[in-house]
Amino acid sequence: MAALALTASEIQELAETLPAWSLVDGRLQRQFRFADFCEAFGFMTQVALVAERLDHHPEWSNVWNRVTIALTTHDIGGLSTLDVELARRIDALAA
Ligand code: H2B
Repeated sequence: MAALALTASEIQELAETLPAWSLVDGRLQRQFRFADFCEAFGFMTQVALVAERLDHHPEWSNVWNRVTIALTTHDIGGLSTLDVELARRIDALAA
């Protein structure tokens, strides 16, 4: 899947298209909280498999039961359609 840069209006619409995500320093960010470390790490494993399939990888951190994910497209230096697709798939995993 090719990474197409989001237009300014597509970026404005993100609040509606991906309501659980926030724009932080130009990246799409969401924090997840789980019952414990095992659940958090299991979620990260599922995200890793999706990221490999898309060849699009998150910037993320984990502290015990919390996982913070930031999405951006390094190849274009900003947000792309791949960030939106990965965010959608992550939302589906967390649902
Ligand atoms: N992930 C993200 N988030 N941005 C990229 O530009 C990117 C990536 N590029 N994963 C991919 C890998 C690229 O480096 C490889 C060579 O396909």
